[in-house]
Amino acid sequence: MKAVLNGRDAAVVDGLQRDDLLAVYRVMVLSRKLDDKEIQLKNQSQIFFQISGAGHEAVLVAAGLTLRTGYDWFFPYYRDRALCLQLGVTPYEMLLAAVGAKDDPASGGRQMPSHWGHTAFNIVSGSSPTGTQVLHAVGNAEAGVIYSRVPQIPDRELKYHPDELTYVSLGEGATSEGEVWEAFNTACTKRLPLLFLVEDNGYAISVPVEVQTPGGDISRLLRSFPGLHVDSIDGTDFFASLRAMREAADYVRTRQGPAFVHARVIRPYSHSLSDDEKLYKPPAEREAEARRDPIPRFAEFLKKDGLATAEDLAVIAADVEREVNDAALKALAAAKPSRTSAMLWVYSPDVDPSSAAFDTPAVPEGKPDTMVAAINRTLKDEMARDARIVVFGEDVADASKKESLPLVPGKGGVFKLTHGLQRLYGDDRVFNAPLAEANIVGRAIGMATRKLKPVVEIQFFDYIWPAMMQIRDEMTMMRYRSGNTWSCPVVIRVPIGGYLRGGGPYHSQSGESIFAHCPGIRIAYPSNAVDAAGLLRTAIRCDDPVLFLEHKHLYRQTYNKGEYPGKEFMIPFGRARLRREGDHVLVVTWGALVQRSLLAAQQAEKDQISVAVLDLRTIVPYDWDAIRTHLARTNRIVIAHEDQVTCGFGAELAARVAGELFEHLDAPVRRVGALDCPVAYNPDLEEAILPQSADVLKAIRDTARY
Ligand SMILES: Cc1ncc(C[n+]2csc(CCOP(=O)(O)OP(=O)(O)O)c2C)c(N)n1
Repeated sequence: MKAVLNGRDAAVVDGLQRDDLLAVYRVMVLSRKLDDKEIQLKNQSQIFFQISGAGHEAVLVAAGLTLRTGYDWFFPYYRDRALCLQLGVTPYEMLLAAVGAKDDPASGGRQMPSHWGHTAFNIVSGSSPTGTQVLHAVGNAEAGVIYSRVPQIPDRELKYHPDELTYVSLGEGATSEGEVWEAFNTACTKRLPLLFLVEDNGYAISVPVEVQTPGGDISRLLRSFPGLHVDSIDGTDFFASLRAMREAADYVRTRQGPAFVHARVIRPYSHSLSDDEKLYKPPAEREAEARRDPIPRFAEFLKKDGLATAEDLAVIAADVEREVNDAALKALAAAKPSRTSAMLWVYSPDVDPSSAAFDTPAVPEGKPDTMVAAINRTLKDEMARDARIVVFGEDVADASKKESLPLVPGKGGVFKLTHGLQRLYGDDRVFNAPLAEANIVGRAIGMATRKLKPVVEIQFFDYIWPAMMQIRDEMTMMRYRSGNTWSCPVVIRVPIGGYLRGGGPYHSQSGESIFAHCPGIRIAYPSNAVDAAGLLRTAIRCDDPVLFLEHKHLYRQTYNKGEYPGKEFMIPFGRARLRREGDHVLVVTWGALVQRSLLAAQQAEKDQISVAVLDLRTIVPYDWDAIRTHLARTNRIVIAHEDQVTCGFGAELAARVAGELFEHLDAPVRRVGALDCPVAYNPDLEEAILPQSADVLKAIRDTARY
């Protein structure tokens, strides 16, 4: 870089005046001094965690100068302190996060510091799993494109800018995560307005880049991605960084495709305060890194080119020091969250899906039809009502190839639940996803942070596991960890369960209890067509993430058909339905076990055992009042579900019944569920493994006779 100088006070370097350049220097120093202050506070046990942005400042200030705060969208990495300062987050706000203050705008004391989030600047709440944020950024960028293309969305012009971009950053180590490659795939296949920045400091904690990346150079690998602008720079050089960021941003803003900047930086403060890099980095390597420190380098430039004297820089440093100390004193005195607020923001404080607002009457129409028809119709009606709803997943579209669509009947899902949606609502709202489950959920989260309403499908419950990190660590925690400033009320529809006679271990799984163990998500599990319609509508209109479990075996049964209950019919969550009255034994059940329990109850009647059958319909929340009320009459209870007995959701219910309703019990709580083994392919084995009516009947008799 050769500076073009017009004299000391009117210097212009790459379009920046002297004052601008001094401001750049100030932000870099401010970022470093904030790290230093936090380290001091951590050593004094006044804060509880510290991770620094030291060594990354030059490229981050360059990014901050290039991008538009409150206009573009940001998914910053935990090293991005200098970027966030440049975007407008104040030192005081950063230190509020460090002390875990009530008014920390990133999280209200829920999330570690340096996990940025700020609604005023479009900085979406960050988590700790490395790499998950990249898929959110993809969904976020997609949301802008969807707003630009779906005219039916009210006020959509307020929700995007035609030349906006979404920024996401990560470390070179995190590029090893599969989800990051899933993100590159979609960014390039959809040519999304995304700017990726990899801050490569050579190490992921103690693991060097050569172990992470073949050839040790991530940008080299990415050069083969079609449409991706790729640049590789020294991220400790402010001017090289500025030019690279400007070029990349320009490429994205002019809608040529996504861009990727690979910035080599340094990490002088070890990974975090819990790490000591002297354990694995030899002194010579550390010294070589120190010579590339961006702050002394930039100071040298300012002095050499006559833009500032050593005294000018000392004045800036002293001023920064004062600002940081003042901010720290104020932050240390800030109010902490009260202990009684611990449970706030697990769920939406504004919309309660178990409330009367979701209790609307059915207006039945047409002939009784299957659960498939009820769900398909509900999706169609909800999509007509709310243009923000987007549906995607594997095979959910009718036909991805536009030219094929008029020539074919359409696929619409492997179980046909989404059939006809693409034809009705177009391929901006209904589209196929790549075969990558984390991609589906991660993108949905990103879209939901921009107030679209994704209703996505995971093709089989058995394949939900690649998305587990996105569900457990992201979707369920977004609201909580951001102190209610960000949320992602996605609906995930998932075909679940067995009784397929040949489904085998990988098309028959249950496992709702695993998700019931993740605070922040609602779980619905209808047993019939009418409930499916009412619960799905509640799922879509509520403000929390919902796992909507659709039993494959129940999709097309005749016994659970129903008339379509109308466009406004909703069932509140947490409201069980008594499917059969009875005085002697209460069977609490859901899903495919409802019908099996009803059959068992009919049989038990022949033995003069009167059995009540309660269909829970939702697992989170579940209807404790109904269980208590009916048990008070029968004094005997059987809990029947399809999932394995060990750690099935029945274990939770049984423990609570034993703990809170002991005085009502005249017999031990009994559970019926699958054997503790996978569901085998051979139909005889499957029958032996999954609970049958006869198993429920036996439990009823044993309980009644106890
Ligand atoms: C999914 C996941 N695995 C492991 C960790 C623990 N961890 C935190 S940071 C880190 C290294 C990240 O390295 P890199 O992406 O290169 O970024 P850097 O910290 O070097 O800037 C690891 C392993 C994590 N946070 N998330």
